[in-house]
Amino acid sequence: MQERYDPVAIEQAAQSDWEAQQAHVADESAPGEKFYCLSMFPYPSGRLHMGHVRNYTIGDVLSRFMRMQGRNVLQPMGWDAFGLPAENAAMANGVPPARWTRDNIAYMKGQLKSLGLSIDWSRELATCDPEYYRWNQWLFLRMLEKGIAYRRTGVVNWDPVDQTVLANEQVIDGRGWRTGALVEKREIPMYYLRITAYADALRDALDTLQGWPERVRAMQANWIGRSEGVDIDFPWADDTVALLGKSGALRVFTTRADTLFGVTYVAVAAEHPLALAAAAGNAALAEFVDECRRGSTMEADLATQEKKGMATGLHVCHPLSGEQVPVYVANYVLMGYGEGAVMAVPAHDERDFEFAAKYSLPLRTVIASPSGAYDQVQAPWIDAFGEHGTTVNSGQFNGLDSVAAVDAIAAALAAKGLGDKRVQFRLRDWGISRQRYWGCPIPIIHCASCGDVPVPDEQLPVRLPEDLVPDGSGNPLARSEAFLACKCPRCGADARRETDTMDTFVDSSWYFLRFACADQARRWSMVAPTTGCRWITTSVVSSTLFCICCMRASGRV
Ligand code: ANZ
Ligand code: ZN
Repeated sequence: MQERYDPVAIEQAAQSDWEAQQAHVADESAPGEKFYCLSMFPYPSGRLHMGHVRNYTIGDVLSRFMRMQGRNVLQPMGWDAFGLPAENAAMANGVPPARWTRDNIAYMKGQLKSLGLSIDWSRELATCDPEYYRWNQWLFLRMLEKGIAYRRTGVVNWDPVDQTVLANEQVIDGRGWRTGALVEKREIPMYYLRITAYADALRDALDTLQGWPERVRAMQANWIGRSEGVDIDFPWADDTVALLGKSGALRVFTTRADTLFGVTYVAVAAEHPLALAAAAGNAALAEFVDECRRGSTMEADLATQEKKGMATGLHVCHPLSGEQVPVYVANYVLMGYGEGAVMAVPAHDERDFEFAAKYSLPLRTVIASPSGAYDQVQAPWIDAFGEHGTTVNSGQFNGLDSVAAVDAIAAALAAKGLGDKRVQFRLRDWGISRQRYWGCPIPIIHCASCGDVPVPDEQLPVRLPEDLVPDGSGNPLARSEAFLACKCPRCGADARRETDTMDTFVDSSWYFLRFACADQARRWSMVAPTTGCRWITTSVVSSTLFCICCMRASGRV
């Protein structure tokens, strides 16, 4: 026995032996129950860190254990290789992101190999390779055909000096990280994936998850955020009708219709049409609306920032009492949620309470708290009472518990045509457009006469030029004539390529399928499960259907 462990000698010998025998290359037709050990693939940041080592060691221990148990194991590895850090590094060093990325991959692969992990390197992939992202584009076009991918305007952070869109992390204290200019919110056309169409399915699927901590499931459920509530119309009062030259109503979404008689004001988002109409004739309000629009686009920031608002001078009518209610613009109302407007009930909603206290707006208790502690009508107020209870000060609806009161009030509103129950999800459609260079090009061509034309499948992949060096002043694709110039697939006229690239989460949302079906020249296929598993892929070698979560064969193509 050797006295000393000499890692260089021993490990290199073992590793070259494994390599010679292809010991870790998964053979789909080999005997043994299949086991797919999938670790999240790394971002090629430059060097492995201890987090990588820990993570991939755990996967490797599991893989080796399973092999010893006689399982046929697939343990693949790849690179989540697009994204902003490569552009930032390129700017700092003047190197194209492609070179920086591939150098990092080579280095980190060497590090992973020296760890002796039992990885099947024959299935290695990098999301920045055209062979890989071709299928991103193909998937996008299929979703476009089905109406799952679509184009509409969305709000972005705009740096007015660099004339460029900034990622949220590039906005520091409301200013562009490079120019220091005050960042504006701008509406530009972007591509979205209609994930909200799957909100119910996603939520239901949480119940089928096994072995996940309750905390994680709760976080997912909150993210999807299913709220049952009522859309309530507050008809415009005479002043609003006069300003807009027509009649109409302000629609709000509320989960607490039982508090309707506690409304003392309504509040709209700065981008709401009513705010814009009122601001047109009110310089101070216009200034405030601008200030709100300059602020962060991040919901977390909106939730924690100091509540601010301003009266519009306009009024709406309470849908049941007919009372006039003032309309405020408030920075805590999000344009992107519900109707972009709230009925404010300071006695029972924390945010409204804070706002009303600040602007000395009245408070009206309509839910009695069990202790009576919150039921005072006069200042000093202690806090909002946000729990459920029994209705008071609510006319004919008095004495109901909150749940019954929601139903009764919703029914009364529906009878007047001023309210409808509905479900609202917090989940938003996924904006996948990035005004960035180092990502997968969105396969669309803009033609002056045909409009937005999908790139035909035969022309895929739309290749990203790899020689551009971003300098921070916008997307270099938009200045690359070689990339931009193309022919319209429909009419043959000169046309321009879309310069937006895809969010890198598109790349990393399907790589697990590619590993299990690693021939990048062909698409994988998914069929209805026969094994009770969710995902099936075809093996190129044997045309067998495999469940990619357990690698169990489940029939033939
Ligand atoms: C009146 C009310 C009284 C409310 C009360 C709550 C408590 P979830 O559960 O997240 O769906 N809201 C609606 N649209 C909003 C928007 N665009 N921006 C900010 N807040 C908005 O929250 C629903 C509640 O959030 C709604 O119910 C509304 O306030 C507010 F005692 O209406 B509520
Ligand atoms: Zn055309």
